[in-house]
Amino acid sequence: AAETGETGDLTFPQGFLWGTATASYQIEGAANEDGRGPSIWDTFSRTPGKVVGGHTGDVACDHYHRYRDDVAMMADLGVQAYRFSIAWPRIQPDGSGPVNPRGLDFYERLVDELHGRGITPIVTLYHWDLPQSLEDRGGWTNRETAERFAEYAAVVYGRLGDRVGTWTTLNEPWCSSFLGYGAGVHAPGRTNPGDAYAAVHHLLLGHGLAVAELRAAGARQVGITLNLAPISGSDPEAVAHIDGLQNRIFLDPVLRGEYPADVVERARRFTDWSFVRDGDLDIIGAPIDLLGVNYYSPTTVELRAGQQANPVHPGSEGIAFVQGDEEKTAMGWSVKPSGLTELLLRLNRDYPGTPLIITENGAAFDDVLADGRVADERRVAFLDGHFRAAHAAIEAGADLRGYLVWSLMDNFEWAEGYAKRFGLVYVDYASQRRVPKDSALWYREVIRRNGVQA
Ligand code: GBH
Repeated sequence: AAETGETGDLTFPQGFLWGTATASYQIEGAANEDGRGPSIWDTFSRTPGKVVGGHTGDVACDHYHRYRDDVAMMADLGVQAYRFSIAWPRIQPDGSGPVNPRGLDFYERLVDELHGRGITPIVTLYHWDLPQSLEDRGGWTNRETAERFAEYAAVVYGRLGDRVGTWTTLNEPWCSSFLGYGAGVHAPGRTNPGDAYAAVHHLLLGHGLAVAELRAAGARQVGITLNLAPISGSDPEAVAHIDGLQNRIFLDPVLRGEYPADVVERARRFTDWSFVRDGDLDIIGAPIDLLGVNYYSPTTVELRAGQQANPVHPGSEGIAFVQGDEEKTAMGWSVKPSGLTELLLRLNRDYPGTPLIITENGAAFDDVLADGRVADERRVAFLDGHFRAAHAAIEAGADLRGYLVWSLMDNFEWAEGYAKRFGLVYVDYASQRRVPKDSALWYREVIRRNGVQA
């Protein structure tokens, strides 16, 4: 159990896994190499006006060519685990059918390199880079995409299953569906709330079908990563509404095998839910071994007459999203470490029995490289606060197994391009030089002590 050591340090449980996280499109570059097909993010980022500065992931951190150095750098930082995602279009350039062995070769080399340095690989099968040809056939609004995803999962497991122990299916299906198909601010840039709900269901079905494939092939640790947020506010109905759209619409099907009735009712103005077939929820609700939690910031709502719907939450007319005068990151997101304690304890209470791992937490700040150093004391304070919050949750009973900081290094921050820096390591995009920020050096000490100083 968590404890306060003799030194006064806040110590984490023995075996607690400290690591970092990235995603394929955000770091790899090499967009046209070794047979990789186009993804929806290639298309979206090349569409004028969609990404700040017209940035794309064509080069990114050039990790595809520099993975050996990047793994060595992680080893220098004492990182124990590394969560990365696999680019589906490298494995199946058309999203189905022929497998591109050179794509599998790359991830095999990466995984072997990690093992060589004593770093545990944690694979995400889908972090938003859907093969464009599947989008051309309807993308996640098409049920067949879920079936193609399960086939792809089996292909990847077939090559890496003997050397990767922990698998997660999807990263943040909320973003894929509500940002990608509802609000249009992420690829594929569609703006139809009904499509967003169809995408939710087919993403979840894809998760469930992939879990079945992975299990049949012998996988031992299988899960999903959700972006979750504690929702607060003075009006319980408004809180329930947004909690339903942000959290329960994914948690309930995956962990209880049912959609929340209130969410289904409220969404009826956008969809008749006819895409949900008998048996789907049994597939989606099959047991998982690990729930990945991505936490960035809490949400506060209040009733406000005449408020227009927030485009990322269809049907949220009359609900205002409010912020206080608390600290904000460069993304404008509120900093509230106690929200993480609250979230973990809520999961422990409402969805007991599933071990948790923080698959992402971190922040963008206005980092400056000067004299070979990045003095990012705000990131140190941010992470320190959130580690303490996680420790408090463990002490109060949450079954938290590990903590993966977003991100290993600065990278392509989706619609924000390269302007927002989330890394522990600074990337000079002109030279591709990596410079560990002060936070990286501080994190190395946290890992070494398995805790933070009291
Ligand atoms: C993650 O998404 C992604 O998995 C990762 O790829 C990405 O780089 C990283 O986070 C950083 O963005 O406006 O205050 O209500 C994050 C999902 C959804 C988290 C929107 C913050 C809005 C906070 N985000 N949410 S607020």
